[in-house]
Amino acid sequence: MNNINVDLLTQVIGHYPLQGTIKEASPCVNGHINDTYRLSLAPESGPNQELILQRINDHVFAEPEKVMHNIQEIAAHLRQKNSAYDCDIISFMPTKDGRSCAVVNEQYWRLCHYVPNSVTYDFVDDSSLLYSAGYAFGQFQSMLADLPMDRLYETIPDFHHTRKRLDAFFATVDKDPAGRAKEIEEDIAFFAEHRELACQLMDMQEAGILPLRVTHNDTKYNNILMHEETGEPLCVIDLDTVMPGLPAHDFGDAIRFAANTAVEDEPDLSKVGLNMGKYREFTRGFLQACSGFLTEKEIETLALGAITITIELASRFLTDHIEGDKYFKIHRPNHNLERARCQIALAQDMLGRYNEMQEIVMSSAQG
Ligand code: GN1
Ligand code: MG
Repeated sequence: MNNINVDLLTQVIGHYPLQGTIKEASPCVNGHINDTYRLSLAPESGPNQELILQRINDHVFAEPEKVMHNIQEIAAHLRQKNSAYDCDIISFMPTKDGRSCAVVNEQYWRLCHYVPNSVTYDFVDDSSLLYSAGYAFGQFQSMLADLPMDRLYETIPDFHHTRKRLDAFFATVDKDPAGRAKEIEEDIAFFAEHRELACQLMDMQEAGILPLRVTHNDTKYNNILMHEETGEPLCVIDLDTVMPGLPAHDFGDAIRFAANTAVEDEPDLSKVGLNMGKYREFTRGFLQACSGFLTEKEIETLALGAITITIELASRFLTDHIEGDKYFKIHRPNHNLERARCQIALAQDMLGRYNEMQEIVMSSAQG
């Protein structure tokens, strides 16, 4: 349990109606924002309890109560539907005094049971697994399609407002607070070249051509818990950014993560590109689950969503690199720069294969 403050974690656990002492604690490192730990709690008798404890990053989520409010609204909506929703969503335990998270030293912590037999993957080997991931995220959206949007807070304002993201990027380049901008002129030029294309989706939303819907907004493959043996989706997690958004963003974010031929931060750019087999499988699953309520325009702009979100995230990683790595956790020097370059390489590959991506969407939509 090196580097883990077990006393602090014990203090947090003390807010919950649980007994026992922490026997094991290990950090879960694949999220870039919150601090997550897997704990094994040993009671005086009986089996250990396996738990996931998470500290909400309040630099990123300025009002953690609003995040928890949204998660409760979503859970209540799904429960009252009482339907055969086969992929669960993560649910957090109430504290002893009935709150959805524990506040210790002004920090917000939440706790859930470890879902038995579940695993997450940062990379998918088998393309066919992506059909069920697409279906799970599509179904998530379809189940929330009738949740009134005014019940949800915008937990991070303008989270996927690509134009504002790119404006912020160019403003950071101008300020260059850590003196890093001059080494990345070629990368900066990429955003200048594709700025207008990347802003098209949000322009369409603002012009009323694309509707807002309740979306997940962080559809990485590792945000679905999979069954370790069957590979079936068990549970959608990381609901912190569920709020009004565009289905094309959810589609696109999932594609940029899971249909990349390499991992999200691959430094060897020759390995990076779009795996069309994976793209096809995810698209088929996603549209199978939600083509019924998407408008023609929404379907027509899904492929553009993949390019948009890939460019947007590239700009967010590069902004953070220029700012001196303040937002995303990094695990090595220049990590955000490597992440950004990987996303730029992926976006470039997608830009050259847009017609093929579009054909796959249109033929999958016809069933
Ligand atoms: C962050 O929380 P996590 O690691 O699942 C980020 C996403 C990015 C993602 C890139 C709140 O997601 O927007 O797409 O990293 N979440 C937030 O891996 O900024
Ligand atoms: Mg997240």
